Order: sequence, then C-alpha cells, then structure tokens
Amino acid sequence: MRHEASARLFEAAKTVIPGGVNSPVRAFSSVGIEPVFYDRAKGSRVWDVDGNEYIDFVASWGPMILGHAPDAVLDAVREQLERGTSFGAPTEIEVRMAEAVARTVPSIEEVRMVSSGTEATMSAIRLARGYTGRDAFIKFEGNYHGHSDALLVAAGSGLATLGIPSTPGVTEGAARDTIVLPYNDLDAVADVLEQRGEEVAAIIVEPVAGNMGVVLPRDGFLQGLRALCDTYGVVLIFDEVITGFRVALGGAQERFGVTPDLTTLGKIIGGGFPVGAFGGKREIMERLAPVGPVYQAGTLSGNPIAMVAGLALIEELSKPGVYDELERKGARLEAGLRSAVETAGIEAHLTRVGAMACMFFTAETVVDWTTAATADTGRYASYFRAMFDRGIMLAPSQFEATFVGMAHTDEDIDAMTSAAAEALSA
Ligand code: KE4
Repeated sequence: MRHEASARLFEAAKTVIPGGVNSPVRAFSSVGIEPVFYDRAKGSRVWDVDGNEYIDFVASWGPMILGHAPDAVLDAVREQLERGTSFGAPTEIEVRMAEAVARTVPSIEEVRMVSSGTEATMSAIRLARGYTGRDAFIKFEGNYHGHSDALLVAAGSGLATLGIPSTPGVTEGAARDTIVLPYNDLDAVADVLEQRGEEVAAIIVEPVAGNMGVVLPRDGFLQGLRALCDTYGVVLIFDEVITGFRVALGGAQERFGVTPDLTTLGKIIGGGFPVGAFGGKREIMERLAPVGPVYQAGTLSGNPIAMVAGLALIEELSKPGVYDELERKGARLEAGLRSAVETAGIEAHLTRVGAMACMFFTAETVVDWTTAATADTGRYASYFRAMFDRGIMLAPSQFEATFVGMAHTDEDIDAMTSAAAEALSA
C-alpha cells in the first residue's frame, strides 16, 4: 500500500493542528506508523486519500453501527438540509428524538441533548451534585468519560483519598472531589460509601468498559452498585456513550437489567453527527434550567441535522431482528478470533459483549485496569500493522474496542479473522 498523499497531508496538518489531528488517538502514536487520512466511507468500507481500501472495525469509535453513510440517514439529512441547518430554537424533530430515546432507554423519562459525550457526562455530574447537594463522586480506573476536568483524574493513593489530576491543566481543586476506585471492585465502593456516603453525589460507570479495551462487569457488580446507591442516596450514572444502542437497543441497562438514575449517551444517537445526551428520572432532570436551578446550555444542542440523523438511525435499529443479527455477527467474529489465537498458539484474552469486542495480548483474565495494563502493547502494535497491511482497519490502541456492525458481511468478518490468523502467526 502507498501512503504518499496521507503523508503529505499529515505534514501539512501538523503545521496547523496540534499533532496533526483533532483527537489524539487518531495520530496512531501507539501503533508505530503515521496515520492515514480518510477520503470516503460506505458500508463496512473506508478508503484513504491514496485510494487504499480497508474493512473498517473502528466505526468512527462506535457510531457507525449500521455501517458508514447509511442511506436511511443520508436521505433524512438531505431533506432537512433544505429546511435549514440550525435555528437555536425548539423544533418538532427534537421532541420526536427525545420521545424515541425515552421510549427506548429504560431509565430515561426526560432527556437533554448536547453535542458530545464529554458534555453529557460533565453535565450529568453537575446535575447529580445539584440534586444531592453533595460534592464528591466515584469513577473507576480505566473508565473514560470524556475530557472534562473532574473526570480527568487518576486514583489517589489509598482507597478513599481524593483524586489527583491526570493531566496538566486540571487543578487540584477540580480533582479534589473525584474518588477513583478499581473497576469491578464492589467492596471498594462499599468501603468508601461506609466512610463518606453522605458526601458522595454520584457513581459514574461504563456498564461495559470500552476504554481499557472491552471489560465486562462481573456478575453482580452493576446490581451491587444499584443497591449501594439506593442505600446511601447516591445518583447512579451509567455512561452509555459506547454501549447505548450498541449492546442492546436499550443499552447495557436493558441487557443487564439494571436501571441507573441517569444515563449519558453519544456516538450512535448522533448517526455520525455531533450529539451527546443525558437523561433519567424526571425528579432529577427537572432540576435543570430553565425549570430548575442547575445551569446547563448549548448553542447546537438538539441541532436539527443531528436530530434527523440520530432519529433515522434509531428507527433503523428499532426494526425487528437487528440485535439478533448483531449478536450473530459478534459471535462469528469472536469464534474466528479464538480460532486464530489457537492456531497461532499465542496467549491472548478475548472479551465480547454483543457487537463490541477486544483481544488483549495478555495471559491474564482482564477484569480491571490493573489486569488490562498487563497487555503487551508492543505486540498489539505489530498486530495492528499486520492487519492494516492486509486491509483491515482496527483501533490504533490496545485499549479500545473492535466494533462489528450491520454492514459487515460474513465474508468481511471471515476476511478479518483470516487476516488475524496470519498476523498472529507471523
Ligand atoms: P466524546 O466527548 O468523545 O464525544 O465522548 C466522550 C466519551 C464519554 N464516555 C465514553 C464511555 C466514551 O467512550 C467517550 C469517548 N470515547 C473515545 C474512544 N473510546 C472517543 C474517541 C476519541 O477520543 O477520539
């Protein structure tokens, strides 16, 4: 494969965009090659500016569950474009979208649209603090909830001590009220709440972790969080920016039968356009301005183009049989990868929930960040490059997800797992 055009664009990009990218992971830093620049995409395929074609398993980090540029979304967007692209005023489509989300996601009685997952989680934390009058909140190591200050926090030393900034620019004050605990460790949560329960406004969790690779909740973990939140009056927030409309139509809360107090959404609900959302119990949501005192706002919140795109995608996903088919495709992918690992005779730990999966290059069973971090990232980088050279586009990081979607044919999936068998045996 030739990558001259991408190389030229990357050089130009680096003179005007930090690192040449608008989001760090796109720079391919951890996989040892320069990034390719995309030209177009359709269905399961993406093409770079040098004309190279790839079967895509990144899916724009999750949104492209129907495949790229699905006709249903394109048709809806084309029609709306002629009617105007942004008003900063209420529209019918926003109501229809809110109705669709409320009808689909078990925890959501009311929902507020925003323009990114970061905005959704930042706002949900503020709302939980405003609702409870408490300042502290619990997150889990290895969970990523976007880049707002209070969420860019590493675990402090000791169990219940305060968080420490995980990046320059986040102040100690902003990190002070964030408590970071090990994922899947219910005892740690119980201990903190026993000590400080009356100070804790919320627990925010990825119900299936997708940002340390894919890590499943232990049996009883989500149910345990629900019970602890009920006991201590803590707001349970499921960050379903990845899992929403991915692992079930109603997200992980439907799949695992645990209903949070608030849910954050993003990615899929925008149909490829910038959308985030947070929603939940009316009693909590009604604390939001303009009806309540907790301020939150956004110029492009509920943007009509993004709304028609998101609604068209949700309507397609709501058709009978979609999640059975996603499960079938996910299972085919997993079976093929397990066979590839066995053929290669290597040690790897595979995880999957529905149409999101991960191959960790470790012999450990991955249950949290500590075990995820045992993965050999150098080995992942060479696997990524070998797959890339075979026309398979994976996430350029060990700590992301492999996404399969409705546009992937059995042939696409078999091509991927055959390439993996070669790449792992090389
Ligand atoms: P955005 O602000 O990137 O729309 O969403 C933040 C976010 C919140 N919650 C979860 C569970 C998320 O996974 C994300 C963003 N995910 C990453 C990839 N895993 C986005 C990719 C990127 O940063 O470029």
